[in-house]
Amino acid sequence: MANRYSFWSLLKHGLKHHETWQPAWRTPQLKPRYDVIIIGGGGHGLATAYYLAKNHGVKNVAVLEKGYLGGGNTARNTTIVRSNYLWDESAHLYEHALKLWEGLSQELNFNVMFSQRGVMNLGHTLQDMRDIERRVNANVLNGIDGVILSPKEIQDIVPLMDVSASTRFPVMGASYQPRGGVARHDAVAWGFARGASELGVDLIEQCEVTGMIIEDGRIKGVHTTQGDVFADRVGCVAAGSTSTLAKMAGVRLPLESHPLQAFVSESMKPCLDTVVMSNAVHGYVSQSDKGELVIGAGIDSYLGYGQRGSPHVIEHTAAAIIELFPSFSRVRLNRQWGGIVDVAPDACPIIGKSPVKGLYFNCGWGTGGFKATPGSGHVFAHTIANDAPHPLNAAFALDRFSTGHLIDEHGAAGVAH
Ligand code: FAD
Ligand code: PYC
Repeated sequence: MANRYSFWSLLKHGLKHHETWQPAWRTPQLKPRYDVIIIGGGGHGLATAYYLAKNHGVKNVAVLEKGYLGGGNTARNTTIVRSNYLWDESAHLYEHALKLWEGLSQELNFNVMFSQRGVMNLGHTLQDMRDIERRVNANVLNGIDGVILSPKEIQDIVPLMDVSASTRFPVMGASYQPRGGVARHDAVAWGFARGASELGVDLIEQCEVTGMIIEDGRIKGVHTTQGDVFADRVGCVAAGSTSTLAKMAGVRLPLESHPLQAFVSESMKPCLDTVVMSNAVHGYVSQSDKGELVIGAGIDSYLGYGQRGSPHVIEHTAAAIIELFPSFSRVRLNRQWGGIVDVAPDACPIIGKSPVKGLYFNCGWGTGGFKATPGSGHVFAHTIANDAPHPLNAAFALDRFSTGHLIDEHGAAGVAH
């Protein structure tokens, strides 16, 4: 009965009574001046605006989004959340984000569907296993949950996986982070958008930033498709489009923009309740709440801004997943897409000041920024509000590329690049 009641109720409201629903956020006119402008209405930009208003009392803020909120990589990613990075700096940053994820639905009063179903990173060679042992040990020393699994233990958690010695790349073991998992990507953007809007932040969609207004080395505002708008502090949170925006400010960042693809299958009954990733065979898979297999690849190796990607990458990834899960060979694929990821040479983000006073960048998250969304917004808001980094993002400043203090996280990146 309960199901029938919710079906009719849903139908009734879907067909008719939704006219009275309140929009989740306001649609204000763009004002000529703000205290802070955030360029980019993805999860990170919206989280930054939310924490600026909530934690720092900076409420005269505009988020300028060239398309619709959360329509960039936030809408295109495969939502894996984990904090099992190798180096202390990144482990602390991602663990900060993971702790925020654990209370995010309550914080935003919006169900972001964070599901801690565990994330497994497979090893297929002796060197993979050495790297896994080193990373899990480092995680445990940092207070981050992690264990090393044998093939038998993997099989107990994921019975459908072929862990026999007869595969082309036999599974020798895995790292496993039980607190990792997945979340609902749209809900994260919508939850932060609603929270920021309620606190007074203006969310301006269909508003593309086309130029920067800079005087005497200091940011004064931006040109947009809706006119000029002024602010003494501007935060740029534009993922794959960051280099284009930096160029408008005369700044050259060490970033490359690559396509990253994913695809989903038809819906099926629950068969996989853990996230399985393999950097070595270039594929990862989870099952969504709708029952689709969500499958992703390594980056396409060429640079580009077309949000599509090349078919041979999908073919390679599908082959790897089918080898791990032979029974998936009969599953039909439903749709495929690509996003443009901003990759830094050490596979770590750049968060902090730029050579232009008052202009800050939060970028370089590459293939792995969704998991950082609340933590990224939290520390970036601190950086903008105080004109100084939060202790957790101090190591991620742009100057690491001149001082040489790189934080190489290629091994923990999760997908190959
Ligand atoms: P976005 O959501 O891209 O937001 C940036 C916004 O800036 C966009 O909405 C864009 O329209 C806007 N913008 C750009 N230029 C301008 C301009 N000139 N004016 C105004 N607005 C502008 N990460 C994980 O942690 N786990 C995963 O499983 C994962 N899977 C991925 C799978 C794929 C296929 C892809 C593509 C990425 C994946 N990522 C994953 C990476 C993750 O999606 C990103 O790191 C993260 O979403 C970046 O968030 P963002 O808010 O910075 O960027
Ligand atoms: O960073 O965990 C990750 C990830 C998974 C898929 C794409 N990125």
